[in-house]
Amino acid sequence: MRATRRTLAALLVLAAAVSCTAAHGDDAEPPHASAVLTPYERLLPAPVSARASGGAGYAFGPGTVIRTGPGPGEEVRRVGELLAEQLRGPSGLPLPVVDGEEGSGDGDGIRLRLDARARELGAEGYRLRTTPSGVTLTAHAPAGLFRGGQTLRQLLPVRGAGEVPGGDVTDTPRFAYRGAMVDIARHHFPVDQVKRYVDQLAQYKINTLHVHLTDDQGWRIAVDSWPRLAAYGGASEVGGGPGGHWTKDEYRDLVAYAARRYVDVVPEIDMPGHVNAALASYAELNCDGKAPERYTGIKVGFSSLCVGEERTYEFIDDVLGELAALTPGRYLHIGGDEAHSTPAADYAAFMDRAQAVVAKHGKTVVAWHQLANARPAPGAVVQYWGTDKTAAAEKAAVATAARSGHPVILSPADRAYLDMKYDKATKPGLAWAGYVPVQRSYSWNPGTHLPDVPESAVLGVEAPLWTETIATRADWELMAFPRLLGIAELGWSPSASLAWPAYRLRLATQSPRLTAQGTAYYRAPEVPWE
Ligand code: TNX
Repeated sequence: MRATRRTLAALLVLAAAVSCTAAHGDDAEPPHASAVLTPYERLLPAPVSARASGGAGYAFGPGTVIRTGPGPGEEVRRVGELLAEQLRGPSGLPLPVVDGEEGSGDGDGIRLRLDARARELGAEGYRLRTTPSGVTLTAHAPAGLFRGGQTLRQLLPVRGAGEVPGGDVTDTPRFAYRGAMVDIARHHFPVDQVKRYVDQLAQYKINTLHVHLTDDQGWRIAVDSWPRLAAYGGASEVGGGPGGHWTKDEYRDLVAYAARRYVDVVPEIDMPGHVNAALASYAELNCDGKAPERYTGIKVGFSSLCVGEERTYEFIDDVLGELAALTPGRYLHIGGDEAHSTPAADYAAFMDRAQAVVAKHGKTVVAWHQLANARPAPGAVVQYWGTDKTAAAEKAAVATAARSGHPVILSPADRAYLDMKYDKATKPGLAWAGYVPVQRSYSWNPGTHLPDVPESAVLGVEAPLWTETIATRADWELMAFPRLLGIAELGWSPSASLAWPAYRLRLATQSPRLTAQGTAYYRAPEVPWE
């Protein structure tokens, strides 16, 4: 019975494969990277180890089921259901999700299992094994099953049924923090667009979404105790558009959507600078008691909270308290960059108090690396955004913080900033950190990037997308893709597998997938796209 079903499935797959070949037969396209690399070699980010067994693979087709368990079910079942959703879309297959114990027990299909003894796989690692009877994903924790599921997606044809080649993958991340940031303050974007980004991030194993919620040009999150922030301070953006903001329910919905993909949300309220939208909303936040106009330009460094005024600290306590209550993740980002209108001593005094407020609400501080020149609180994480040209003393302050135990997130602007133009022909974007072509954004080593910041002090990497010049989904995707994939690989893959000549081929094989997903990526000339 089972054999018959398997044969039938294999025949269907074969038929699909033959008709595919026929369709491509008279296509004059030269063979590209995918002709050179086996599916296991195409995986992006590159896994710790992956090899084709040389043996037969698994025919993924109409008979395939996703089996979760045996073992404590609920969460694994949810991972199985999401994977089924992700695979159903492009394949059109039914892919029922069944309990591992049901029916034929350890039968054909895609099996998701937790192994309590597989400690070496950590919080996000997984093993994947493909034989003719199926694909087995094993992990120590549900997040590992989800990450492994994203690997499986890449082993399958972009569309339709097909064969998962026989082989084995064992994989764990190099860095715990692999992030992407989006600035919804300079231009407002709806939650749906950010959810789409979460899906795009998660498929390359990025695990953190940092949302820059407030800036001079707009306040984008509802705060019950200070309602004018969103209602008035949110109703503007760069260029004079209407702006907008997220309700608390919309934010919660995004957090839950991301959590299901094992992506943590880190909200940022930038302070003490980058606050014109707040100052415009409440006169009492200004030292002179006068609210400025709302701002729709792209200058930075002109606004500051009133450091000497107690009301300022009631304000940040209310705002950070409400945000902490909405955010299950451990981090709150308090900005701290470019506070050019706040004298250094005031800046340090302000950051002391802001960090204490974050701690009071049970969260860990993340701040841009200017915090290193003040007094980072125990455990505070500093996010480096300098360039090769950043003064040695500024880098040294980050190294000093790292030496005293502050984890460092690396977002070097001349490599990881997704809003930098690729070259002079790029229409959107800025160029203050120089042009950042795809090769440059990939070609650096987070473990050795900053002098005297050892790999052990590096929490991970993050690719920020600032949106002064980015107002549409098309421009967003043009800037993020494909550079984001390179940052994802730098965060996940072992340093030994990071090399541009091999990476550019792996990247090239992603193009049919990006295209099928409707992602408007930049076809960088240094990549031999399919
Ligand atoms: C610097 S990076 C900023 C942002 C700008 C960005 C534009 C950082 C912490 N501050 O305010 O949007 O450059 O690239």
